[in-house]
Amino acid sequence: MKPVQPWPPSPFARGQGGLGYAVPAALGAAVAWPGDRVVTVSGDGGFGYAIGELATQAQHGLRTINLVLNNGTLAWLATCQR
Ligand SMILES: Cc1ncc(C[n+]2csc(CCOP(=O)(O)OP(=O)(O)O)c2C)c(N)n1
Ligand SMILES: [Mg+2]
Repeated sequence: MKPVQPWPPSPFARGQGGLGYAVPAALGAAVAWPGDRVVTVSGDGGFGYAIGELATQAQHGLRTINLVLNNGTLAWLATCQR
């Protein structure tokens, strides 16, 4: 059996971390700490998992900064399939 290794090496456990957490969690943080700056960092795939939350965000006028690392693919899956 071939062990799955991320390439390039990554400090993040993407095989175990649930995608789609950051954006809704940030909305919770924005409600809990109004006036604080809330920043998320997601891959393009991960961001897409929770994109519907942006409607909730707009509805409630919550402010966050969402940084999306866009490589145009689900790269982790491609790595696993090699
Ligand atoms: C809810 C959920 N579904 C599926 C996965 C499996 N999974 C791990 S990484 C990944 C792709 C992530 O793509 P992206 O956010 O674009 O990051 P990249 O690998 O391209 O850096 C998927 C689907 C997961 N971790 N969580
Ligand atoms: Mg990606």
